[in-house]
Amino acid sequence: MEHDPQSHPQNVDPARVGRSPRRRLLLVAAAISGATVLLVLAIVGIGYALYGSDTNVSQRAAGGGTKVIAVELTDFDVRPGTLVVDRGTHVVLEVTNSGDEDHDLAFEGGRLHTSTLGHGQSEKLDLGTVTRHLESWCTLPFHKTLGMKLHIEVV
Ligand SMILES: [Cu+2]
Repeated sequence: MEHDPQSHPQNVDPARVGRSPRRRLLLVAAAISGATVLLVLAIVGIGYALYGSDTNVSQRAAGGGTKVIAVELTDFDVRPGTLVVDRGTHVVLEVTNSGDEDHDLAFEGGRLHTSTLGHGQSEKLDLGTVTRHLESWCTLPFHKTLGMKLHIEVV
């Protein structure tokens, strides 16, 4: 009696299954997608190892009057990450790029925005009298996601 492998799959020799070209193709595809996932995880891991996670150093601008605050842009962080300001203090940010990549600092609303700063360049941003919380970040692609954010808090 002839066995039709379609109607009797239990008769298929398991050793032959792996040699089927279609199965092999699927295995190769699975191996490639697995390797891709590992590669992406490795790149993210290396990114964290090289650049660290967002440190979010906090600084205080207290006492009113005018305060010039040094803000450092690095690859890829903003220091301080949080600036706590006494309500009514006039704040001027002295923004310096100490990273190797280009960076900038832009505030919500787009009114306050440094130029794109190369390594070692700096620019002042006059925030005026600070009366409310403000968010700012680097607008270069993915830099905000990597932690380049400065949050201004009013107390
Ligand atoms: Cu940046």
